[in-house]
Amino acid sequence: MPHSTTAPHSFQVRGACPHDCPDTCSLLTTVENGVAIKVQGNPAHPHTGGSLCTKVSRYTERTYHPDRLLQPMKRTGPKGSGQFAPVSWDEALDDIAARLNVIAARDPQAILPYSYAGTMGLVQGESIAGRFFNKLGASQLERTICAAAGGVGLVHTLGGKVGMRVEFFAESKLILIWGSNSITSNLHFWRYASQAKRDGAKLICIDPRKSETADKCHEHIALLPGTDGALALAIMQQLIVHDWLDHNYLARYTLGWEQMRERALQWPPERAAAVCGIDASQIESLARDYGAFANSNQAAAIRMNYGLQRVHGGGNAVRLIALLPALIGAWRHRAGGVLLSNSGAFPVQRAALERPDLRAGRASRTINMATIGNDLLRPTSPEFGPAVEALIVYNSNPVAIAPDSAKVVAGFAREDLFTVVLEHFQTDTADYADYVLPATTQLEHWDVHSAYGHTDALLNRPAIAPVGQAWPNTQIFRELSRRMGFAEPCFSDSDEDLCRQAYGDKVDFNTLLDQGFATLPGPEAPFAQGGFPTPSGQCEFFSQRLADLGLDGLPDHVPNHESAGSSQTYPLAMISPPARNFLNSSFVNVGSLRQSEGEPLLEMHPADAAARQLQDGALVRVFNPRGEHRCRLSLNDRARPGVVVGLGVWWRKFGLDGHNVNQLTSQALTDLGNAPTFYDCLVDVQAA
Ligand SMILES: Nc1nc2c(c(=O)[nH]1)N[C@H]1C(S)=C(S)[C@@H](COP(=O)(O)OP(=O)(O)OC[C@H]3O[C@@H](n4cnc5c(=O)[nH]c(N)nc54)[C@H](O)[C@@H]3O)O[C@H]1N2
Ligand SMILES: Nc1nc2c(c(=O)[nH]1)N[C@H]1C(S)=C(S)[C@@H](COP(=O)(O)OP(=O)(O)OC[C@H]3O[C@@H](n4cnc5c(=O)[nH]c(N)nc54)[C@H](O)[C@@H]3O)O[C@H]1N2
Ligand SMILES: [Mo]
Repeated sequence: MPHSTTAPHSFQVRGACPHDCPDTCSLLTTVENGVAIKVQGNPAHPHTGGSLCTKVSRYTERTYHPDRLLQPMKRTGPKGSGQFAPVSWDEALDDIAARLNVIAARDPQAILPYSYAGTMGLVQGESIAGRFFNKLGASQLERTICAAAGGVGLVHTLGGKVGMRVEFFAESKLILIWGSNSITSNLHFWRYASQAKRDGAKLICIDPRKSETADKCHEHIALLPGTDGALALAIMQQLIVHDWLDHNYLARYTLGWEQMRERALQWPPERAAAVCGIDASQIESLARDYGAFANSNQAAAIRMNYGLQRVHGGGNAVRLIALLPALIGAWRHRAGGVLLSNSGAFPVQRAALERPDLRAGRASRTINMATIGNDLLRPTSPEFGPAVEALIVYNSNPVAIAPDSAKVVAGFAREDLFTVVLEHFQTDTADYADYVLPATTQLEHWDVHSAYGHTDALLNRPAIAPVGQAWPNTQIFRELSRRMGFAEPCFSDSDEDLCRQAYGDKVDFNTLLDQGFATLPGPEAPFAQGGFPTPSGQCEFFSQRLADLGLDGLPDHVPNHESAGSSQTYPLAMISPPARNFLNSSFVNVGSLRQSEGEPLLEMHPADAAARQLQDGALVRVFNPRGEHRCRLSLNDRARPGVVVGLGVWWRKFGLDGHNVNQLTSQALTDLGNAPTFYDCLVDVQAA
C-alpha cells in the first residue's frame, strides 16, 4: 500500500525507472489529488542513492506532456504525413483484429512484431505480447539493436552476461572505463567510480571521444573507433613479455591460454598503435598500470559499456577485453574483474511470461531488427518467406533508431504494409502507422524489472490512473487476443499476475511489495575460484562452441567494415553515441531537455575543419553513399582528428532536414550476434 506522508491527499508510490539504462533506479513518485507532482530517486535503494538523472527527474513533464497520445488514432492521410483522426478503442481493435486474421489465414509469418526497450519492464515488454505473437505464429524478431555482439562475446568468454557486482567498483584501485560515457549513460556507476577516485584509484577512459567522463578521468586514450581488440591484444602482449601474469589463476581457471599467448605475442604495441591511431607509449603505459595489479592484494576493474561493440569486430573486442582480468588474476578480488552486463544473473521466467509452447511446433522465421530497412522491402521468396504485410510496433521507435534510414523509411512508407504503433507520443514511427494506440507510462501501470548494471530486481506500482484513454501494452494485447479468438486462460492473466510470474518463486515477491527492490543473492567475487558458467567451467580464451560454428575459437582483432583511413572519398569515421539529455530517441520531445541539447550537432576536430575550410557553427552536410544529413558544426577537442561525432538519437522531425544520423549508418552486422554497426560508418563533411 502507498504510505501516507503529511498532506491528507498526498502520498508516495515506489516504482522503478523503465528506461534502457544500466542503472534501473528505484523511484518515489509523490501524488497529490491523483496527480503525480514529483518523481525522485528512492534514498532507501543503495544503487539509486536518492538521486536521479536529469531526464527522469523530469518525468512528470513527459507524463503530462501536451502532446501525449490520449486516444486511439486512425490514419487519414498518406503514410508519413502524420494525419490521423480519433477513433474508439472498439473500432480500432475490431479492425486490427480483422485485418490480422485475414493475413494470418494466408500465412501468420507475414506478421512481425517490432519492439525493444522503450520500457525494460518484463510485463509491459514481452509478456502478453509474447503470448500473442506465439499463439498467432508470427515471425519472430531477433532483438539485436543494442547489445547482441557484446552479449554473445561474453557468453563465449565468461559464459553469460555476468561480471563484477557494481558496488565493489568503489574499492577498486584502477578502473578502466572502456567504451562508456558513464556520466551520461550510467550515472549511478559513476558514483562508485568517484568514490574509488576519492580513495586514490586511478581512472583511465578508453574512448575515441573526449567525453564528459574522459574529462574526469586521470587519463584518456582516444583510439580510433573499432580498434579496441587491437589495443587489448597489445595489452596482453605487454603483460606476457613483462611477466605481469597470475600464472596460478591462468593454469587453474582458464582454457586455451597457450594458443591465446601465441596470438597475443604477434601484437607488439607498435603494431596496435598503428591500428588504433595512438602512440605506442600510451599502450605501454596502460599495460604497466594494469600489470601492476597482477598477483596484487589490490584490485583493478574494467567497466565496459556497449559503445565499443557497435562495430564489425564488436563481439571479438568484448571477448578480448573480458579476458584481461584472468591474465592478472583480478577476479580473485570482489573489486576486480570486468562488468559489461549483469543481466544474466536474473532468474527471469521467460517461458512462463512469453509461452513459446503456444507456437505448437509451427515454423518460426526470424527477422533481425537491425536489418528492418532491407527486410520490409523484400518480396515473398523461397529464402525469405512471405513479404512482411503487417507490423506491430511497441516500445520502440525504429524509424528514428534503426540504421540506414532511407531504407527504413521506404519500408514503412509502403502503402500495402499494415502498421500498428503502440506509443506515448506521435514519434517518427507513429507517423507511418495505420493505427496509433495510446499506451500508459511507467507512472500508470504495474511492472517488474531486472537490470543490466546492478543486481537488484525491482517492482513498479502504478502511481496515477492512466492519462486520457491510454492502456498498458498488456491490456492492448489482451483485448486484441480476445478479438482474435485466443481462448487460453493465460490471455486473461492480470498485470499483477504477470508481475508474480516474472520471477516465479526465484525472487521473494513480498520483498518487492514491501521495499520495491530485492537484491539477488550471489558471491561477492563470483570467479575468485573459477566457476565460470561456460561449458568448460573455465574462462575461455578458446571457445569450442565458436569453433564448432566454423568460427575462430580464439578472439582476434576484426577490422571495421569501414575502417578509418581506408577511403579517400569518405575519410572521416562517424560515431553517434548517446546525448546526455536524451535516452536513445526518448525525451527528444520534452522541451526542457531538447533545449539543453540545443540542436543536432556534429563535433569535429579543428584540424579536420581547417582542411575543409569550415568554421565553428557552420551549417554542414554530412554524407556518404547511403545518404546525407544536415546539421550544425561544433569545433572542439571532444572529437579526435579523423573522427566526427553526431550525438543521438534526434527525432527526424526535429532535425534541420527531417533526417538524423541514422541516414548515414549502415545495415552491415557485427562479427558475433548479428548486431548493427552504428559506429562503423565513414562519411565526409562539406559546407551546406
Ligand atoms: N543519457 C543517456 N543514457 C543512456 C542512453 C542514452 O541514450 N542517453 N542509452 C542507454 C542505452 S540504450 C545503452 S545500450 C547504454 C549504454 O550505451 P552506450 O552506447 O554504451 O553509451 P555510452 O556509455 O554513452 O558509451 C558510448 C561511448 O563509447 C564511445 N565509443 C564509440 N565507439 C567506440 C569504440 O569503437 N571504442 C571505444 N572504446 N569507445 C567507443 C563513445 O564515444 C561514447 O562515449 O546507455 C544507456 N544510457
Ligand atoms: N545512430 C545511433 N542509433 C542508435 C544508437 C546509437 O548509439 N546511435 N543506439 C542504439 C541502441 S543502444 C538502442 S538500445 C536503440 C534504442 O531504440 P528503441 O528501443 O527504439 O528506444 P527509443 O528510441 O528510446 O524508443 C522507445 C519508444 O518506446 C516508447 N515507450 C516507452 N515506454 C513504453 C510503453 O510502456 N509502451 C509503449 N507502447 N511504448 C513505450 C517511447 O515513447 C519511445 O518512443 O537505438 C539504437 N540506435
Ligand atoms: Mo542500447
